[in-house]
Amino acid sequence: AAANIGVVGLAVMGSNLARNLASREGNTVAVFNRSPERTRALLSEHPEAEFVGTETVQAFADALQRPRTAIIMVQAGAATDAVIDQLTEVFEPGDIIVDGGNALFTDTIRREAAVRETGIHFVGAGISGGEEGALNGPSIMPGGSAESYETLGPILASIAARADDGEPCVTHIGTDGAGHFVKMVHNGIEYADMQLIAESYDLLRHVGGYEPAQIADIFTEWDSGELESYLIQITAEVLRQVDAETGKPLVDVILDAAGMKGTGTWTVQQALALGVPATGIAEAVFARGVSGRADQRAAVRATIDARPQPADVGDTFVDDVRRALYSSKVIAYAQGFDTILAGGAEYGWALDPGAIAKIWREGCIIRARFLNTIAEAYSRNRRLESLIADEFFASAVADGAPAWRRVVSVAALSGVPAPAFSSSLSYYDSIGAERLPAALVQGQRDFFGAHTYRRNDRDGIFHTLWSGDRSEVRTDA
Ligand code: NBP
Repeated sequence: AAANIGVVGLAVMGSNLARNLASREGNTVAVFNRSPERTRALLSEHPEAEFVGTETVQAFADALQRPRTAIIMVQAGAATDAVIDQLTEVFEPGDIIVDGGNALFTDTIRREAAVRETGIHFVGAGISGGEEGALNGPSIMPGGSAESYETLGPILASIAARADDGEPCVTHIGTDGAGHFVKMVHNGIEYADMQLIAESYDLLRHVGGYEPAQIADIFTEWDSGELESYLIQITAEVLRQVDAETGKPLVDVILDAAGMKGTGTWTVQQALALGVPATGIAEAVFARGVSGRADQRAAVRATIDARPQPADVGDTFVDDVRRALYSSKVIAYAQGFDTILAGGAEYGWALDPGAIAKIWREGCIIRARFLNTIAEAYSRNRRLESLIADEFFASAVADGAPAWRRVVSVAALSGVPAPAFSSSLSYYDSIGAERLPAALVQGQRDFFGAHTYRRNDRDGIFHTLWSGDRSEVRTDA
């Protein structure tokens, strides 16, 4: 046995991850793919790499030193189950199977329990950063036993992205599905972040009157401040791109229907199930949904005669949008971390929000300067009730609020949709309100369904006899 690590599944992600592993000092990588053509192609295209090519699962197992460690990078779902079944046939107790695909975390919980029966360790590792990240350093979110992480941790640390302070972007997230859960919420936050940037563009364009290339310059400038992030950088690149065929900005010829593969929807489903108001992420998923409903959009558009004129805005508009973007982004991350911590409580994972923020600083799609600030907030107080209860973020959002309110008003007056901006502002106003109209909702519920209510001036559970003499009775006495 010559290899210290193996990769199963050699499509774009697996072959890049295998190349990344092989490029690290001391690693020899056993590689296996269902169709042997892919394995042969990888070996012939990269003769320099320390690979051991194998064409059967048994040969793959034989090529690995013990405890065997193999990373699966195949299509999520049935393909992953098929490969796990094959590996558990030939692996032995103490060996480690890592699923690096985009599995639903509940599948990971189920698989971990089943594989554990055999004495083999199963690790569900969320890997972010796309194909470029897989090759040059992704952010890795592994969930599994602490024991398996002793072997696996150093290998993952060797291929992970590195933050500016040199720390690798990987940490043991928790047991079984914890890694895939956190990766799922990462993707949900990514949806929100992208939607907020898209709304900023739309407002700068249709209210501010800027052209895509000018907006690209605005984003590039923002990238030198607190908004510095990969998503802001790629947005500027996309906006600068000119279509070769028509000479128009590329953004003007791309069909305005956003696709999705499901992780945003999963995040919102989980947030709903856990009772977490992840409104920014939900709006982002719904916004993609609206964009894709071509027939409905056409039918409704046909009924609208005149759209509002863009509202008059002053010189501060660009800066107002920047502040609205930052404040809304803080809300999206606050809600994302709320979802993560609620998931931890529900599924029994002791999650460390500061450590999670740190491993997102590089390698993944939401990498940003901002994540340092989040990590600092959680290091000041690990048990923060909300990210926006942290002193730094509380004052950052409060400082940005006047601009944020102007932008949301201008969007509404101009008829430019800004669902994520406006719902995150509503969330901020709700979560920080002295009193909410939920009191009235409780009254309504008691009226039609005798659902009872509590009072804010004394203990007990009460009901008003709405269809009787309307006196109040205490129901718990
Ligand atoms: P794909 O998701 O396109 O899957 C292709 C691979 O799955 C091939 O190796 C294929 O083998 C194998 N496979 C299939 Br399909 N069915 C199989 C089966 N029944 N038994 C064994 N192998 C089977 O590859 P990818 O885009 O490289 O992504 C790999 C994983 O990484 C996925 O879970 C994906 O969600 C995740 N991911 C992707 C990205 C990204 O940016 N693309 C980012 C992060 C995570 P074959 O060659 O024999 O058909």
